[in-house]
Amino acid sequence: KILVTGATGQIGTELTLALRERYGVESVVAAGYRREPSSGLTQAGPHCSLDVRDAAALDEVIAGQGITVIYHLAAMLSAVAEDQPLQAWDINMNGLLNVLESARQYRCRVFFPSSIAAFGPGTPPYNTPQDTVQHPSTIYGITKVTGELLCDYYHRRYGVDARGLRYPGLISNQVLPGGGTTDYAVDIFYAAVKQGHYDCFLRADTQLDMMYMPDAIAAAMLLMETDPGKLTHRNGFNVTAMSFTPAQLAAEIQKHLPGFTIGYTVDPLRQAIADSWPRHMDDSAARAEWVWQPSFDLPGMVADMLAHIKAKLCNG
Ligand code: VAH
Repeated sequence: KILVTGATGQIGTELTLALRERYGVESVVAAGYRREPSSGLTQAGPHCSLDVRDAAALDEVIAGQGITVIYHLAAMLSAVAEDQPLQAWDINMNGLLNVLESARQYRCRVFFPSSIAAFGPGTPPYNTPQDTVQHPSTIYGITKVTGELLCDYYHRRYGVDARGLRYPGLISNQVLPGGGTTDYAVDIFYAAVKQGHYDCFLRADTQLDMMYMPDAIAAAMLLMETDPGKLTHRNGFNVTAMSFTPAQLAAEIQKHLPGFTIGYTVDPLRQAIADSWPRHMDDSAARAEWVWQPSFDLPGMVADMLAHIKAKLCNG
């Protein structure tokens, strides 16, 4: 059976539905804590409230449900983490340590989402290599690079089959992200459809790697299904699908909504976070080792997002 922590979050919600589609509804336990689960999750299959900082509760779910794979998505994101660094460390690090300890004891496999945030100033910003300098300047990035190292340690020391990806900004239309720096790339679609205008909190020229959620979900599942003998790397594969600036995203939206306009009221905190991240990663290791290949580029993502959000807002 599969456990998804953070199952009520932006990635967790769609990942749970995709895993249930692939492995069967009863095979996937959705564990959430901070947010109420969407009806799609609770109506469909097994779910529970779980604070990953509670090791005993985590063990109880894993032993009680016969969990053999853990997709560990529960975490605090970059911008909100800067406001609450100690809580971010507690959730992101103690939560992961509990998951790895349970995985060691109950022989579970683990998926851990790292991020472009695991890089920082001093990392080559273009064609960022798979193996390079990682000195993140945000507490979120520190928890991500530490998480990559901890997963490698549990694999090397205890044989835990832990694997992970360095996700770029993720764009989705099911559940809003919670407190990230790349959230502008989701918020802009709702604003474009509702008001025809979006006031962006990042500068117009802030280029960042991005990926559409269907690709992010497919990448996680493909990595976890890959023959381990094919993996040279394990935790923190660079993966990306596109790289754009707010101005470029706005221009693509204007092809569909000609009257759409964008303004800029820069948030210094989130601008500083974005400026510390790479512009475009080299994901050739993922493409070579487990045949990673995105399906959505910028035009494809924008068309699909607008179609879903128009439908969502029109149906109330
Ligand atoms: C954030 N969406 O903004 C997350 C992600 C690369 C960005 O880690 O914090």
